[in-house]
Amino acid sequence: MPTVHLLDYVAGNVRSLANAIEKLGYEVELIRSPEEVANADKLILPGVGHFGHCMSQLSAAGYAPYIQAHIAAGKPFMGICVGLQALFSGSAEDPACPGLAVVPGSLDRFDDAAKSVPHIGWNNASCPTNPTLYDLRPDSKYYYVHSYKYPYKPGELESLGWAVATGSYGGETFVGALAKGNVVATQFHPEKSGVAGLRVIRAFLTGTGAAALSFQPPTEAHISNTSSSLVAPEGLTRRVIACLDVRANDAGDLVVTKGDQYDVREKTDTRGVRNLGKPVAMAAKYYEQGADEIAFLNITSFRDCPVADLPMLEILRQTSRTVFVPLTVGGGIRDTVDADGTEVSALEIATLYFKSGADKVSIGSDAVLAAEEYYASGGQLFGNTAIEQISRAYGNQAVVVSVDPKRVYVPKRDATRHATVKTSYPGPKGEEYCWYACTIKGGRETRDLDVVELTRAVEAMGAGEILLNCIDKDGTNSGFDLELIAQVKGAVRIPVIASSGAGNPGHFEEVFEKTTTDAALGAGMFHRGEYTVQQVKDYLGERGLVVRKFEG
Ligand code: 1PR
Repeated sequence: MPTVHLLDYVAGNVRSLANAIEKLGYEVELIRSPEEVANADKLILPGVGHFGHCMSQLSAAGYAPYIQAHIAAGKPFMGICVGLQALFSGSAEDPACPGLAVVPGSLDRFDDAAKSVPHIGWNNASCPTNPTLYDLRPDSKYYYVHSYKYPYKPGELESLGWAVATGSYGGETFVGALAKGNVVATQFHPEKSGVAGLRVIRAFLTGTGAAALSFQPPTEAHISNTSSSLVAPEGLTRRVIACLDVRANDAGDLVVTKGDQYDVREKTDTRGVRNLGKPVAMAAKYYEQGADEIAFLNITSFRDCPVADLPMLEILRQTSRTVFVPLTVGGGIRDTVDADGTEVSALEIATLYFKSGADKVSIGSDAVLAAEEYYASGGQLFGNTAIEQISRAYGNQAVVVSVDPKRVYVPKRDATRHATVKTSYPGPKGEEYCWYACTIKGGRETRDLDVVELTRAVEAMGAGEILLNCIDKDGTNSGFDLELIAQVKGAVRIPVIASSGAGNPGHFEEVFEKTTTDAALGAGMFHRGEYTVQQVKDYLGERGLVVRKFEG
């Protein structure tokens, strides 16, 4: 089996990338010291998180000159995400930290005045001068997650011999991929971009991407690929996420379950845990239906010791071998004490999940408790919360905060200190206002903290995204809670995933049209087989919303 070398220089998820490479028939060898770079023929530099953190890790370990020598020797090199950013001279994310300076120029941050940052989701990587660059296709979408980007200036990098593919987000055009000679780099994650991404990795591994760089005249295939009907509409797609609540049933097997307002037991006398299928098989099914992401929530984590929760790790390992879209795992990410009395930090638990193939971890109860402490200390951060520690090590984009709010009705806006909304759905006594109280332990305990307070606090701590459930709506099939989503969207700049209540494709259209949500998640309607993910996306597409088409 041919070998490709992966630089494992910083905390990060190289498992997904290794899985993608192995799927393409190559063997992965991890490089763990600078001298080993010289052994590499094909070298991949992955990278997630903070530019300065990645660059200082590379420099401190002495990698930088070896990578520069590898590139200068004309050997195949691929940079991914921060691995692309590292090729530039520097970044506004850490101006004191120099890049590898293979490409001149410095990265800057997306403007978050009118859009969510980080830029998370599926977007284009189009190269008008070379539409088949590294098998990138104009009708495909690729998975990005980043806050910093190299702004595209027409002709600038091209005049230096680079072929450049771009994407656009909220009026800003950025470099999505670039290639020259033996070097290719992508701002998106090809290993998380389904079949479209695997094609790019294959073009690197086989050398066909580099060989075709000098190629100019368009082929028949190229002409048909770029015919207008096949060019994906520009910009970020509407993200549709499938969520699997996982727990052990009464026989001890891990099953996908689904509750009504968080009650996952049958309404019959047996009160058994609803069993809707097997997690790995269901994740694979949703991937094939075109889900843009898959989330697994271990919903009994408040009871179990997650360190011993090997089946959840095994679910991730197996899923990540065949599912090439982002995987989120939640449940039990907090400092804990293992069965034998060993203290295990939330960061260590998250690391176990990342090493097993997770791309993001989702934190629920612990985030609420951390937010309470944050306000109790007058809004100070000490760097010791799970959110801060994990986002420092793996990047903000790797930390999702899952919120489990419940409506609390009040008669007047000022009847509570909490941020209220005037609701179109009055309470049992005709109350016209409500606020959303955060809960912990899967809704079992309600706290005196509202969703605005929680989401602002976790954004300050470094969370990259909010998974916004709603206990009142969960499992009701009555549509998303648009009032809740609008309130949270108005409170934070980070992306928000709307969750709870989806019952048909129209509910997805409604939440995308009537709020500025960044993504929408469904569970029960998919698990019960009432609709497929593809039906939802087709429905959105027919109504002019940009969605990613599944490529088999
Ligand atoms: O608190 O960090 O250990 O994390 C526990 C995680 O488990 C949290 O993310 C919490 O939301 C989740 N959880 C705990 N108990 C339940 C339960 O259902 N009894 N599930 C639970 C939360 C909500 C969504 C659901 C949507 C969409 N599930 O994931 O998928 O509501 O459902 P629908 O489309 O069918 O309406 P920690």
